Amino acid sequence: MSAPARLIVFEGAEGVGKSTQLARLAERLGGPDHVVMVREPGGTPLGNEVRRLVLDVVTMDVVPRAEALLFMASRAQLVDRVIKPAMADGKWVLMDRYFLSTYAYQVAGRGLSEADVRQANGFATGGLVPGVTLLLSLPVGEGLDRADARGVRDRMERADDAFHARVTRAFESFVAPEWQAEHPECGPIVLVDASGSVEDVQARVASAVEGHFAL
Ligand code: T5A
Repeated sequence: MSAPARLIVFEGAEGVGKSTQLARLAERLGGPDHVVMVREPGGTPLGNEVRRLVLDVVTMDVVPRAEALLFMASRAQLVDRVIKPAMADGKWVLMDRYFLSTYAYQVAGRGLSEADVRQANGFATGGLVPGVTLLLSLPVGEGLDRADARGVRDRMERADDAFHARVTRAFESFVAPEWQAEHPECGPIVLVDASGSVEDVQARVASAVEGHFAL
């Protein structure tokens, strides 16, 4: 069997600690000479423009299909211009969100058809499957409370509580073995308890990564 792709994705609801843990894992894997860190949306000039439109412009009317396609446009650019070249160079790629977020926010949150989103997403990713996805999990609303303590809400964070509850529950459902078997495009998804101190979570992340890669 071939080794898993050195592409590690951090996923989860708002403010669960993805960026904090991604930065710590990057150090553990050898720092900038060995690791490329990217976030979605963003990571390219086009992606940064998409990020501004879908997150920073809080009053803009964006219909769910347009929203999904904007996230996927940023993704297609990131895959081709940054992720694939970095992997071809033998680097680790650590991603702060990938398409599981579209499945949670635009399918479960906004109510788009899973079949339509999956098909469009396959076009956006060109079939690039993560080596592992670490799904950081906190009870509904706790991550948003952490993010709120840091600053004003962006356009997505301003969605109502029911939306955020649907997103959190959707992420949790993705861990079920049956769901994963039906969605091979996602690669393995591992639940990581994101409660406790940054160091507690870091230890859980390290053990999940060691379960998938020979470090
Ligand atoms: N989106 C994205 C979609 O709708 N569809 C898609 O397809 C994609 C790709 C992205 C938004 O776009 C949506 C989802 C999002 O709404 P973003 O700004 O990138 O927006 O939002 P997040 O990914 O949620 O980033 P955040 O920075 O808000 O959350 P993180 O990265 O999970 O959390 P982090 O590490 O920044 O920590 C948040 C706060 O908690 C503290 C940190 O210091 C920080 O202040 N913290 C802890 N506090 C206590 N204990 C711990 N263990 C802590 N760990 C971190």
